[in-house]
Amino acid sequence: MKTAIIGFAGSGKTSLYAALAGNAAAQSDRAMIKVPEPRLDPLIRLFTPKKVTLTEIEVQDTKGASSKGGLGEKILTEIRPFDCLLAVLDGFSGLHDPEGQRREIEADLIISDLSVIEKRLERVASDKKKAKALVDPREEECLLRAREVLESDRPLRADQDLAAAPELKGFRFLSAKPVLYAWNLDEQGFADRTMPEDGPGEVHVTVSARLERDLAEITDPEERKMFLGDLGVSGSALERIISRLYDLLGLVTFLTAGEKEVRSWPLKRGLTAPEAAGVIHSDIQKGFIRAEVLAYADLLACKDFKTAKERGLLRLEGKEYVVKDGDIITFRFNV
Ligand SMILES: Nc1nc2c(ncn2[C@@H]2O[C@H](COP(=O)(O)OP(=O)(O)OP(=O)(O)O)[C@@H](O)[C@H]2O)c(=O)[nH]1
Ligand SMILES: [Mg+2]
Repeated sequence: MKTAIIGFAGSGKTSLYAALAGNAAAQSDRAMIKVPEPRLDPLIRLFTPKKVTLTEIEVQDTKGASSKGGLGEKILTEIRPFDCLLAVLDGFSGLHDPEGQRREIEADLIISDLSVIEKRLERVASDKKKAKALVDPREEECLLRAREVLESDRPLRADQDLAAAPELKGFRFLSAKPVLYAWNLDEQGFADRTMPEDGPGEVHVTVSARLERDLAEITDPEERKMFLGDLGVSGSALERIISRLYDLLGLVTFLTAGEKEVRSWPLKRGLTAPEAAGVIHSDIQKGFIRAEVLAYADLLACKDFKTAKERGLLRLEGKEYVVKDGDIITFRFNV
């Protein structure tokens, strides 16, 4: 699950990347970032584990494009394998219009996808002449529908069914990827900016990349409070950005707890208990018997596992069970 940070030159990509990646940012333009998980706290109190481990997602900083001529072929090719885009818009320098930058990025993604579709449709047409069997009619139908969406200036993500169609998966269409727009505003400009509404696969967040980078360097909690107080800001926007990204990637979190380790794990939304077991280890998936599941809200209500069990809230679930966000799971398995 990889996210690419994109945008025009000087929009604040590297500042935001440095804030997200912390120390790791100095070594490389690619880093694993920890997903904050406050729901681990009661589990940590209960188990006082030796180790606490957080789910991570991968982010990659990219080079900025000059605003003339759009993002450019090189970057558009580079980001094709990514699952999600984090687009940083310059709303702080006063040199650019962030809404204009957003429209340019959207246009670039759409045009790039259109050209892939045109090429493919030409190929399909010539295959059809040779032999009908060479062509999958469902693929052709999806391509035609996708072209219609793009030609009306909408990204493929606007049609979530089409964006997820198995016939189109292999093309890795750029405008089908979920995108988080980070409106990089100066610290004064937060209140009075109107932003586009969130849409399918599209989220808008305001941030000050510079403030976040400075804040990431302050570890002392008192000093942090003073720094934020002086600026009159309530807190960091990083957690919100990370959790919205996590959501856009289509991930939910399940938790495991014991004396050795308390841990959060990522899972594609809609997957089952054995598949969750497979995230931990393929042996646990292979030998899966049952999952002992406690919903996070039920743990909060009961305070501990014993009470939850007495109240019948610790459930035994089988192979078909679809894991929910916040499930605390103990797997029973044979090796
Ligand atoms: N005042 C202010 N300055 C910022 C903010 N974000 C970035 N800057 C400054 O803008 C300049 C460019 O920021 P970068 O984070 O390097 O931008 P970038 O998008 O990585 O730039 P390229 O990689 O060259 O495309 C730096 O001098 C930053 O300190 C912000 O929110 N407020
Ligand atoms: Mg940069």
